[in-house]
Amino acid sequence: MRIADARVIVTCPGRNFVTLKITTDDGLTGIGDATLNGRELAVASYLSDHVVPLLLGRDAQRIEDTWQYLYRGAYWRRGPVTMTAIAAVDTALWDIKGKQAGLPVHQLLGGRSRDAVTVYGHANGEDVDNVLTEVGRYLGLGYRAVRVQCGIPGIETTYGVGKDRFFYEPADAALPSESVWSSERYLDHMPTVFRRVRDEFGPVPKLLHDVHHRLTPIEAARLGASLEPFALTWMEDPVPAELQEGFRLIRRHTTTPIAVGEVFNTIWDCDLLIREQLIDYVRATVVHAGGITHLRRIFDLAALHHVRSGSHGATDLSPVCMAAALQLDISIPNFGLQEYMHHTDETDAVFPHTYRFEDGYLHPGDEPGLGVEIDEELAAEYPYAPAYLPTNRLEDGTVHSW
Ligand code: EZ4
Ligand code: CO
Repeated sequence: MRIADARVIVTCPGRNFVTLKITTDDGLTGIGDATLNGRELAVASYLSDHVVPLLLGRDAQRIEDTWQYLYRGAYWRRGPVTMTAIAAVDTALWDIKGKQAGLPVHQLLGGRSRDAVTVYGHANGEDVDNVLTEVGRYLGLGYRAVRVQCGIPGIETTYGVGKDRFFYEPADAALPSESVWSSERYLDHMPTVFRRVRDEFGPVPKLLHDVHHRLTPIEAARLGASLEPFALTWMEDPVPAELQEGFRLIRRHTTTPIAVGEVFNTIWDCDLLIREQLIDYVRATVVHAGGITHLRRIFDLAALHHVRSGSHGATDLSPVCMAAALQLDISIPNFGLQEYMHHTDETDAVFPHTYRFEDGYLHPGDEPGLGVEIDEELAAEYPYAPAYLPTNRLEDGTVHSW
């Protein structure tokens, strides 16, 4: 079974998505997400200019060999653009293999390890009262786990606190907008937020919080310690994670569990974090960490060291990525949680899928392959529109991590 055609489809049904579609000589098709938020066209070019010519005529059944060929064969290894492009090819080939076998991909990965995939949603509010309303709404929808983000008194806008209550979309401007950050104000405010959420909703709901890489290790240690009474499921991205050793310092000071990895693209970004048990959840994803083949390798290493999965699932990861993520989530032994933000109706129409939300869980469905398709005619109605994540500065104007 040879690859007869491979095409990149860029569409913007409310936000930009890049999708690779591979067709075999016997007419099977497979798709893979290739969306890299704010850098979409770099991956589109990497694929169509540098990868598609290598795919034509290759055996579509050789998933591992194709992965190694694109990773090692390029000479230039790793990096978000490269690994997102490889992920798209890998995901599309798993989709094809599932369709060829007549099985959902999770059956090819060993079958179900659980009945359904526990997901968490995002409760955002400008102040604590709004946060309480939103947490209540998510719990009312059946969610068992909720990420809590709150505006900070004295800070005008806070990344991660969406303007729209339900359809959170941080990439909001044709050129990056800027916001101002104060760790002092933030560290002072967060314990109040979580105290009020626990007072209102009790000890059972899983509560999470995303720090978006904005603290130093010792500040993150202080945040974790100050939130211990509220028993968070995780504190996410407490510090920029290029320095894996940096997590040792956080770990020495707090029992608040740590999740990290939405910007990781290979196992080398987290091998020390995992081997030294410096984290509790690894948030790498199918689309940005080399596809199903490589992400499974990361999760297998994690399983040896008591680290569970907690994959990123914001709206910039397309329904194709979500469908692929669910195939892994349902099959691996060390699944933890899956982030899930509803896509808009326009996005869902471009990417019809069989996965469905019910009672706090996502169910991947039993369609052969990934269980997701792309409506190319509809996709063509939504041309690419530049959109960037905001950047962040300290009060004195210094560029800061967001
Ligand atoms: O900043 O998806 O946990 N979720 C997040 C997201 C990410 C965006 C980046 O593209 O941190 O909001
Ligand atoms: Co995050």
